[in-house]
Amino acid sequence: MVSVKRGCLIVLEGCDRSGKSSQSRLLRDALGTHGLKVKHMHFPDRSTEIGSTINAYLKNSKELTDEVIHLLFSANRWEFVKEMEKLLQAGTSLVVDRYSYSGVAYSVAKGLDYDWCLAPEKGLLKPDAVFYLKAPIEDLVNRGEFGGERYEKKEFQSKVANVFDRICEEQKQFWHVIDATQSQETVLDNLRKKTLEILHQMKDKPLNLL
Ligand code: 2DT
Ligand code: MG
Repeated sequence: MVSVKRGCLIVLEGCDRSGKSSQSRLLRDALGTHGLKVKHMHFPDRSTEIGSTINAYLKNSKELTDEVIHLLFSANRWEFVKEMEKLLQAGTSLVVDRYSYSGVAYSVAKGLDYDWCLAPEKGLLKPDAVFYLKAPIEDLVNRGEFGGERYEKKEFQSKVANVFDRICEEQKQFWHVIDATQSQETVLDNLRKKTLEILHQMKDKPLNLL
């Protein structure tokens, strides 16, 4: 019997405007041209009931306490865990725009406890690699106005960046810093090369949990 090798869980993290959305789509397309099965995902996934509550919160049309919205973001990931596992086991790699680390970074930036924030993520699928798209906040601001959603403010983004830096330091085994000030082409090239290496390294390793 031909054994189907599992896919890899690849996550892109970083502040708003760091290029995650464009790069995660470009990376999906680039891996596709190598003949790999790959699916793009984004959290929060606003298509579910929980996602629509999150959307209302982000658009400032609904107020929730910091703890409640934190747990909803996490629940939104739990909604997809079975589907993600099934795809990975069937050999499809996932390129995911934001994951548990955005969950922790944005809530800790508001003042919530780090360990408390991490707790509901335990048991979710562990990424094989996290690409941290990093650029000075000044650069991100210069890319144009932040939008009108909650959190899209310079001072807040600096706090988020500090938490991402802390997580990156603690989880260096599978975090990779990508200099997001480089051209779109160069960033994509870095991501593509590193992802192909990781796919090769991980193909015989089991999936892990956070
Ligand atoms: P997008 O602009 O990428 O749609 O994100 N966020 C995201 C959290 O606070 N916690 C989470 O768990 C996740 C996934 C980051 C919308 C905002 O939601 C924040 C920005
Ligand atoms: Mg946004």
